Amino acid sequence: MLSISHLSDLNAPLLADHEADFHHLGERLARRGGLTAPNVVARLRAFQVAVPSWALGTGGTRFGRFAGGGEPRSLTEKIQDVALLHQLNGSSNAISLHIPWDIPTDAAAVRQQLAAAGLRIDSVNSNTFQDQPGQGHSYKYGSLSATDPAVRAQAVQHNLDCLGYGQQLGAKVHTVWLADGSNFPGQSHLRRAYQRTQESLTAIYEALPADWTLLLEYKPYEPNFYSMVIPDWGTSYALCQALGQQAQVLVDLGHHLPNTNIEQIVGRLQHFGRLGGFHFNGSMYGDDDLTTGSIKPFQLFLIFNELVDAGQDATVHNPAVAYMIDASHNTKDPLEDLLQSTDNILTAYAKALLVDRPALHAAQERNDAALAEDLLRDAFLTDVRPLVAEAYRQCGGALRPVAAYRQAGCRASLTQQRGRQAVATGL
Ligand SMILES: [Mn+2]
Repeated sequence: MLSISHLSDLNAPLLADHEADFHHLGERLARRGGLTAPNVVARLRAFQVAVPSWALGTGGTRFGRFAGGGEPRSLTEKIQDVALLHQLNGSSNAISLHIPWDIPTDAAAVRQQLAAAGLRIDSVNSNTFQDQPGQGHSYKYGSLSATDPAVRAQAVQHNLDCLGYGQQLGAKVHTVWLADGSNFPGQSHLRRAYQRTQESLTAIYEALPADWTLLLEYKPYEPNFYSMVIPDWGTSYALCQALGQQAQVLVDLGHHLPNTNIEQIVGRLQHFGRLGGFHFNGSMYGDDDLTTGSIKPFQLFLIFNELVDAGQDATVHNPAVAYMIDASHNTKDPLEDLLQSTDNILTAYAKALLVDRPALHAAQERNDAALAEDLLRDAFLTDVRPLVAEAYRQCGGALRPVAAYRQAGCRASLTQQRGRQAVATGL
């Protein structure tokens, strides 16, 4: 952890320039009308993005893994890393856990550590995409959709165990992502695989505490390359409809085929009141786990444009959305990548808040495509970095989180404490 005075020392040389830039942008926004700079900063401060425990170590690919040193070796150390991120940006106040990688051995101690750092548990995530040592049945041919009832029962029980661990820690969200599917035509009876999955999910849903949400994630391909049991938002939506109101669709940005109109999916799900969760990452080709917003910042802005628009529409009745970064870093320092991802997310959100929405709606009603697009471009091209930096500063964080992380020598001290060979639990 960094001391408050250390953070303030790191900000000191940047402060005069920041205040001039923030003031200048504030004047520009005041001239435009709409949200003022302090309004936007207040919204940014309230926006929190959870960090998954599996993004704190170096992930690697199926060909190899190049650990970076100082990786968190335990749940305690993972929470320490998220606490450091939250200290730097004030926007990372929650951690998501993967069971069984992060089974808490002392729940009371975990709760205490979280509370001391101003953090909370975001969600628990089940893992039936790999076999664990000593497991009775294999998930090689699927889990909740498996043809063997004993495999399905084991997978259901694992999800019930996740609910138990989550309850010990005060979580309210359980996320299910299924790797189930098939690799060859004819391998799986497509309709029956879906029916078995719905039965298994129903058994999990029936055990869900009344104040919990079950998030159901979809993915078009990988690890299975011919069929996935839950390949798209329509399948996830249909399952949620069958389960009940506490089941919600989770949109993972990397889980779409190239050029899918994700913002439209977001709009549709909000219309149905079924958008429950969001996994941020960036992709070039598929589930690439690149830094959020690094490849398609305009798409990220358009997604936030839908979220902001629905948030201001009294006819939309969508529950609060759980936001999380879902990435597995293998090139950058994972903590630097998480800071950059969060920065890109806040930047896209700030720009979406600046859209002149009454003018946009009027242009849409008149079918004025050029003006409508121009209104979006005007917001997207505004340099909102002073607003994001001011949100960090007001939270007691760093004006430039990555630079502060480097200047404070955070990775070097983590490596010194934990060792060069420390490897995070997970994939
Ligand atoms: Mn995901």
